[in-house]
Amino acid sequence: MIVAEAVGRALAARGVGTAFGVVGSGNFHVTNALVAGGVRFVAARHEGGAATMADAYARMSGRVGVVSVHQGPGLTNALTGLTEAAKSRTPLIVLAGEATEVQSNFHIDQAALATAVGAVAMRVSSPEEAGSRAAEAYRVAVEERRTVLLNLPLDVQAAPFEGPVDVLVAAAGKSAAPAAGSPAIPSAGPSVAEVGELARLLGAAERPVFIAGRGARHARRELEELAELAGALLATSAVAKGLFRGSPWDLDVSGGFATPLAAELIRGADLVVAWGCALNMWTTRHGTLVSPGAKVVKVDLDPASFKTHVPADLGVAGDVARVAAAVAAQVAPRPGYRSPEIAARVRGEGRWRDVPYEDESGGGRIDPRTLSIGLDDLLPRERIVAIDSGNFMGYPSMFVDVPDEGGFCFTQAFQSIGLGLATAIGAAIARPDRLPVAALGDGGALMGIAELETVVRLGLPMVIVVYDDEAYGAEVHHFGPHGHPLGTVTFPPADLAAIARGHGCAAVTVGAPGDLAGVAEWVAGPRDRPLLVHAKVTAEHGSWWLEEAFKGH
Ligand SMILES: Cc1ncc(C[n+]2csc(CCOP(=O)(O)OP(=O)(O)O)c2C)c(N)n1
Ligand SMILES: [Mg+2]
Repeated sequence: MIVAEAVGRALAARGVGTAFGVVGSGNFHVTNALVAGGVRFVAARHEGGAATMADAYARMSGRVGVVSVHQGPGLTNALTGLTEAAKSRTPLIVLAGEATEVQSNFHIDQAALATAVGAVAMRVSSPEEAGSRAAEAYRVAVEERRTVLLNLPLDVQAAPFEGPVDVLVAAAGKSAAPAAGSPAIPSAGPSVAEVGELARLLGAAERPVFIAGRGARHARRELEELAELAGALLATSAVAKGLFRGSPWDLDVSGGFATPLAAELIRGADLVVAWGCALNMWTTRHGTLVSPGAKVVKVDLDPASFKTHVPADLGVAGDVARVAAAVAAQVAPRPGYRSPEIAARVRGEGRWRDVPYEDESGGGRIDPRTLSIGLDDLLPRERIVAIDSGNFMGYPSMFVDVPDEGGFCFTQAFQSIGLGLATAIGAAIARPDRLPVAALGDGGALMGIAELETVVRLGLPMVIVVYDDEAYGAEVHHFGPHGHPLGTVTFPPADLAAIARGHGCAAVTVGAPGDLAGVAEWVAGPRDRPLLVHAKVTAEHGSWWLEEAFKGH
């Protein structure tokens, strides 16, 4: 056995489920060893796609993501996806060949590259380290929730591995990663004083609101129980969308995507408790959703988050589920913010589709709100929705509902366009029980289109919706009103339906609400190939969440 095989075998033995990548000579053996060890390997067509698939897979499966790339350009191609994963604290292991000879065409400083984008760099420097480095990469990825680059120098990879395989396997250990969104839980419980103080604040609050983020996706039951006692209303950040779905007190997403009702009620809170949520500018509309008079509490594994963004008056360090359970033991039931009037308002105006609007469809183009509502009605509820970036992104985020926190995959920490399709692929592989839906702009769709063949090849029953305004709409709406020339950000029409058919997809072009009948036909079955919905959308105005985005630059 050579070292590359030993590393692959060790990771397979550690319980890695699925790996994604593009195979070249420098990662050929390690990838085959993963496969020989029982790992499913998904071949992407671009390393950027592979990295994002692994990221989305990890987010939606709760297992560590693995990416396998060739040295040099294999890694540079993966970088945008890796940056997104690193910023999102996704547990991810990147296996990369490494040309350590500076004369090699493939040589770059791979460790520096990884560090520059927030990942952790490691290297198997000798055959003896094969097992221990693999185990360490796994531990740091899972327990510290980091993106870890494990460099495999070409000469070391090819060297014989002398140690017995069972020693390797034993060194690597054998256990699954924690559940989705649940980071490694420190063994010490939260501080008694902090728990008591949060219980006291909840006992005194008239209008408490909980905002749950990525760090709370595993804690629905505990948070709902505590909210019930304290009379709190429930909201989430975008990445945790769906967490409280079905609760009569669910305000859905807080921030740019919030309904007018959610924004009003969150602003009316006298106590905001952020659970595994940083309260960043997106979740709080630059802080304006938190009333200046409101007390703010943050519960988070990472105390560094207490002072960032909207700062906390009280920080409680610990796992969200544990803290919520401990606090619940000390809170007497009270109505708080919950009343029959509020319940009726949440029922009547709690969803975007309840908010009246004027349908602007016409002239061969469909209003993106009408499109999104139509899709929400037509597509099966057991779905998993992935969203790319751009002006369009709020429409599917706000109007296409999801069944729970496992129904929304939002790879937007780096705000890159072009990640949406690969996100949907990774999510689809994590949740084969759900209909994957990719919502893309025309710009993001064409940037990530290398993976369209992957969708077809894998036989994923995916619905890919392209909100086509023949432009980088975000830029058009930002600069257009000031009279700037827009030739650099506008494009002639492209027949995306024909492109999709060429790849082997079914496709329907939607220029009016009636054209959605084509989607209904596909849904009726047999759904034996993916469907691309090429929606020619109206684009008279920019979106309100876009204004928000540009304020953050
Ligand atoms: C990789 C990358 N390149 C450029 C940008 C800047 N950018 C943000 S939105 C956008 C336009 C996206 O166009 P499209 O996907 O068609 O969505 P639209 O805004 O038109 O709805 C661009 C170019 C970015 N965020 N990421
Ligand atoms: Mg566009």
